[in-house]
Amino acid sequence: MVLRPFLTSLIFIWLLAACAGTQTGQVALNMQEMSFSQNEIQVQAGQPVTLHLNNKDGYAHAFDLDEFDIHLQLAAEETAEITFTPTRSGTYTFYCSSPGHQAAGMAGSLVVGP
Ligand SMILES: [Cu+2]
Repeated sequence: MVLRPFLTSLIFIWLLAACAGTQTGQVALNMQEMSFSQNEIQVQAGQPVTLHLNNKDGYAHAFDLDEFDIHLQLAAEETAEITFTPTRSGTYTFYCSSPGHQAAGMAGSLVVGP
């Protein structure tokens, strides 16, 4: 059968696409050397978002998103996960509330699309 490997790879590609579709709500955010690995995160209103935070520094950081009442403290080398559903579209600032960190550049925008 010549057709079989072809069909198998088609199914495989379809599965990959399906997985990629469900991953849109997953966001990885590293904290390293006074910055976040992404300065802009794009999500959709009404869809759950899971943030995977990873503090790669040897000192504490925080993740704060005031509009959604999210305030996480991460000790040195700590990871954290939080899931929330943004209900309103708009652009919101996330930042690190450790003293001086936001001023040093630890901030970014959460863009919630309609
Ligand atoms: Cu920080």
